Amino acid sequence: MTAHTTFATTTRGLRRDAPAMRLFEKAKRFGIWNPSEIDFRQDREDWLRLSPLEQEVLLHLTALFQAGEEAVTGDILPLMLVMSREGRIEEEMYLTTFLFEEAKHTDFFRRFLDEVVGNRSDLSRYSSPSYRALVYEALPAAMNRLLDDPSPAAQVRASVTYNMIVEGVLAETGYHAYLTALERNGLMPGQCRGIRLLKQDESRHIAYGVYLISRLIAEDDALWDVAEATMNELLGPALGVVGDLFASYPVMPFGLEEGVFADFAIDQFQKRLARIERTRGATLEEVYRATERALEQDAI
Ligand code: MN3
Ligand code: FE
Repeated sequence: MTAHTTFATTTRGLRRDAPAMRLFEKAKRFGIWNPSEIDFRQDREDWLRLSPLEQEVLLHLTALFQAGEEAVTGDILPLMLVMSREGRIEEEMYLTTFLFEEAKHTDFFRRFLDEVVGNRSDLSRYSSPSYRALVYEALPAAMNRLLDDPSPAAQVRASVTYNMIVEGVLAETGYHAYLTALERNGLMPGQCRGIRLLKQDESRHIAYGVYLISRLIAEDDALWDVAEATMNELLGPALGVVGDLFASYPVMPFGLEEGVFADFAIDQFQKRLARIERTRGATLEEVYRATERALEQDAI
């Protein structure tokens, strides 16, 4: 690291209209909920009344969420370092909230496991081959590569893997289905409340990813091929995680249906891919405005 020669905030100031600053503002308002304050008393009572199969499926899903949240908490740092080294103070500031939120998600699920489930067993038995390929291998590989190779192509690969696949397909689909299942059955109000807050945080994370990938492609259109290739390579394993889960249980409780998971995942994925594709050939200002419209539309 060389010496500082200048500071953004004492020369050009902060770009408050930049997408990262808009997201930072939203994170300061909506991302400050405290997992320690979620009331799990009713959730514990509900848990004790579940059948063994219902408990098993809920524990399975929670184990996937728990490991996933720890993975994204641990693996975001190389991207923050890249933004810091590029002097993108707005993006680095936003990413501090991103990391804080992932840490809170990790905290949140561990509280649920400790206080509602009361389970201290090794939950890595729930990590299926597709899950391992994605969360144990592809995610840290794409993120840690940035330490040696901070090129735009490596950044696109990292963000597609992290924001579009792990967050956008796996986490978002998982939370959507899990929340629907609990709400439909009138179960676990504390867990439902936490998941709704956590989903809101995730929407900002994914919006940042869409912005970052769009910005990089606006600067070099050849990166579209990198984005598309990474998505196509990892969508299979991501859907495989859903397939592995459903294959573990001949009868799924809570009215969970594989088709609903898979359709939601593919739908979200295609919506974002289309959003990124629409900004091909755009100027940076146009990418900013497109991000702003998306933030309004998604109400996050
Ligand atoms: Mn998270
Ligand atoms: Fe996230």
